[in-house]
Amino acid sequence: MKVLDCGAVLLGLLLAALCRPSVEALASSSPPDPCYDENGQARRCIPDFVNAAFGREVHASSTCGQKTPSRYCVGTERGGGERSRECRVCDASDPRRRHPASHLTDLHNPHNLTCWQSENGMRYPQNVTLTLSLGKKFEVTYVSAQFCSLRPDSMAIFKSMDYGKTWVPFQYYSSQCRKVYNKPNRAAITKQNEQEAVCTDAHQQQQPHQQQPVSGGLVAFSTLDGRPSAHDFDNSPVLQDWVTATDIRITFSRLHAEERKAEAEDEDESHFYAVSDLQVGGRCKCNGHASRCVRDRTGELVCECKHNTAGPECDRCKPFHYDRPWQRATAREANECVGESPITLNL
Ligand SMILES: [Ca+2]
Repeated sequence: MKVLDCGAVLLGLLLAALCRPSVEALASSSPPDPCYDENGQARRCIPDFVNAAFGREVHASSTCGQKTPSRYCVGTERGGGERSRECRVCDASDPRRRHPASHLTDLHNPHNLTCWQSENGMRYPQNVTLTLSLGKKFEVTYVSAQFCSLRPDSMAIFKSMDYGKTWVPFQYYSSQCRKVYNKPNRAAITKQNEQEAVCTDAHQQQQPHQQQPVSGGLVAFSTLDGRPSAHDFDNSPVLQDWVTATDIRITFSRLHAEERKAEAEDEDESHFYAVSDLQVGGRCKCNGHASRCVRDRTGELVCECKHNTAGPECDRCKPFHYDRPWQRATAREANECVGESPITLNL
């Protein structure tokens, strides 16, 4: 027995000697897991804030120059408020003249703007839509569109929570909310209607340094702005639901008033929408149980779930961890799923 003991001790020492460098190397190379504190206790963790639209495919209902090259004209402002028109050609087969939907989500470089552009002749009530799939559920903080053309008079932002099967409105913009969308202008948001889209004409207010409406305007919708429970988001299932989206759609309904003037003069070539950058700012939705999203074996984006949770959004407890109901993690309580066998191995 003594010999065996000695052998076991020697083996143990040998293993310890062999293992130590690799354990230390592991400890120094892997950053601490944000989902657990320094004592190994579970705590809420959330993925980084990202532009979820970046590099993703957008479907545009209309894109210029796809069937045949088409001429379009833009108003440019010269010194002293003088405006002139400049005409160009949109041609999908020419890399220097094309304006495909992929230009909406490429790297946004303000010094070299790449723009998506619709076909000419877009007249109300004819819509143009841009549809973007985020690939999974995100908690969306803002949706923004940077225009190459004038900002439209009327546009709406919609979201889907079921991968495009059903859509609900997120926000309406119009100088005539009642007429175009049958909504009051700038309706008050109360605790009773926090999950309702409102209509506003704020996007048509000129920025202070602009004398005339010029191209390049930004329209940005903040999902929680003005919603009473936003300061207590952790305890508001209504707003947690409100910001959740798998897909975003923007519908352009009516051109800017300046372009409509051109419409009256029957200048079809200036009736189009053009956007250089579409952004969806937010976080991969993991309910406080993952610090990042990764691609699974099929290439789908999924949460890297901790706290004994599972599912694409860490939205349920792992098998054998059902001792208390699943809950979203909050700043105060990680709400870890529990129920595993009490035997733990400390290797
Ligand atoms: Ca672009």
